[in-house]
Order: sequence, then C-alpha cells, then structure tokens
Amino acid sequence: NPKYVIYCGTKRMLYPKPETLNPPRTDVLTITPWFAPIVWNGMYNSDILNAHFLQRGVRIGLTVFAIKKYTVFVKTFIETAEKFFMVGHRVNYYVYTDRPNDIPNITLAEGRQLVILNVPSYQRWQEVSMRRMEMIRDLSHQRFNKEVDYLVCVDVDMQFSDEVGVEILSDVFGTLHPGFYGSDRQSFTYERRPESQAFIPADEGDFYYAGGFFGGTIEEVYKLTDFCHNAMMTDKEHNIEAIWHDESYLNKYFLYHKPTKILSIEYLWDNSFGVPDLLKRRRFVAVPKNHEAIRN
Ligand code: 2GW
Ligand code: MN
Repeated sequence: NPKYVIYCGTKRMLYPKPETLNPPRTDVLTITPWFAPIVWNGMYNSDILNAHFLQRGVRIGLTVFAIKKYTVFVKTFIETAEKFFMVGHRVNYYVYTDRPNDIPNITLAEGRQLVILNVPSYQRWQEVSMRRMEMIRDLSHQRFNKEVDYLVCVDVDMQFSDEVGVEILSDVFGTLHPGFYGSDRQSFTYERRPESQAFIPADEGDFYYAGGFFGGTIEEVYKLTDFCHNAMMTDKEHNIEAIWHDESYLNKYFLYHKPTKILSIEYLWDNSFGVPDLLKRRRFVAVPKNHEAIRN
C-alpha cells in the first residue's frame, strides 16, 4: 500500500512506477555531477508535475524583448506560447518594447495576461541584447516579485512547437546551446581574454549555455541578471565587451553558480542543425530570419 497518493481533482492519480533497473534514457546525460537534472523527453511525467505545481498555484512570468524590427516576431511567439507554454497554469507575458503600438492584440486563455513594458532602444544591437539583463533585474525587484513566482527569460525570434511546461522550473536553470551539446571544453566559445569579467580558462567549464533561455525564482533571476549586468558594466569601463555578449557573462555566472536544473536542446533548437536521433521533441525552435532585413 502506498503511503500517500496524488489526487488529480478528486481522482486518484495512477501512473507506472519508476523502474530502478530500467532507466528511461541511456543515450544522454540526465544528471550533472552536482546533481541537477538535465531535462530530456522521457525523463519525467507531466501529470505528476502538473498536479504538484497546480497545487502550489504557481505563477509564471515569461519575459521577451522586441526592440525595433524584432516586433515582427511577437505574434507567432505569443500565439505558439498559448498552445504550448505552461498550458493550464497562470502565465504573465512581459513584452519589453520601444514600439508598443506594434504589439498585436492577441486573445489569451483564462489565467494569462500580456503586459507591455515600454522601454528605450539602444543604438548598437549588442547593447540591445546585453541590456536585457539590466531591464530584467530592475523589474525583478520592482514588479515581478509581486506578480509571479518564477521567471522564464527567452529570445523573441523563436516559436513554440511542442510542450514546454513546469518540468523546466527550478531555483535557477539554464539551457544547453544547440551548437555545442556534443563539444569538448576547448571548443566552447567562452570569453577567453583574461581581461574580461566573462573570462573562463581553457580547463574549466561544464556546458556551453545558450543566452536565449534561462530562468528561475525571482530572487535567483535577480542575482543572475545583477551579476551579468555588473560584469558588463565593469568590462565597459575597461573598453572590452565579451565575444558573445550577454551569453558570455551568463556562461561565467553558471560556471560558479551552478544551475539547479538544465534544459536539453529540446528547449532551444535550430532546424538548420537538422534533427539528431537523440532529439525526440523540438519544443522551442528558432524562426529563420533574414539577417540583412531584420537587423538593419
Ligand atoms: C538586432 C540586430 C542584430 C542582433 C539583434 C538585434 C535585436 C535583438 C533587435 O534589433 N531587437 C531585439 O529586440 N533584439 C532582442 O535581442 C530580441 O529579443 C532577440 O531575440 C535578442 C537576441 O538577439 P538575436 O535573437 O538576434 O540574437 P541570436 O539569436 O544570435 O542570439 C544569441 O546570442 C545573443 C548574443 O549575441 C544572445 O545571447 C541571445 O540570447 C542568444 O540566443
Ligand atoms: Mn535569437
């Protein structure tokens, strides 16, 4: 007899027992040496997780930046999020933009709302990308802390194409970069100049994390974005900017503040890489963009 049962509404929830001697995945790493799960399809049961997070009444904020021409990505981003992102949970979309009038009106499901945050734009695109850290940090303690429990911070030039649910939530999480999940340390494109705050020596580093998908509790996201922004400002004073901008500082942060969960490449894929065997679901994929047209 089980000591406790999980109820889904008034119904007893039944599910297959985990098999100690038959792990669901043996083709990929599913846990880090510091015991953080790496989230792959087959490793978790959404029913159990949903019941647990619904019981807690968890509220999730999804931040996205649409500055200048990148407002074109918002419609598909939100529409696909309505289909696949945290369905059944309470969700606030936070869209930071310099063009609030270009944000389309989209009907949202119950329990979900869109918040448009009017912000200035920066001249250099590197700055547009990097300043996200500062803007997420600032609202984390001014606003997000009052409205949501977790924040999920992503690129906008993306679309959801399969479920992204509460399995991603943890104190602080990062995502494997689709270009480097099979690479050795030396090939990671970390910042290699010791003068930069983002510097990582050749014999250190766990994973190469993507700049386009991270999150955690408001408090942890505050610490992460505060660190990255401060490191960028120190570098700016010394006239140096890390090779991959915010992504380089994020990688530095995660090296010395280990994420408590890591999302696999299912959560940030680019179809131009094809579809490897181990990739069973493509949940969040890059929207192909005409770099010339969109970035100028
Ligand atoms: C304009 C020209 C060139 C590059 C970016 C932009 C731009 C970016 C823009 O005009 N307006 C804007 O809102 N953005 C925001 O910055 C938008 O949210 C976008 O998703 C994000 C990052 O820029 P993106 O998506 O064009 O760059 P990726 O896909 O190459 O991003 C990776 O590398 C970046 C650092 O270079 C970041 O770390 C990013 O998180 C990574 O995915
Ligand atoms: Mn992007």
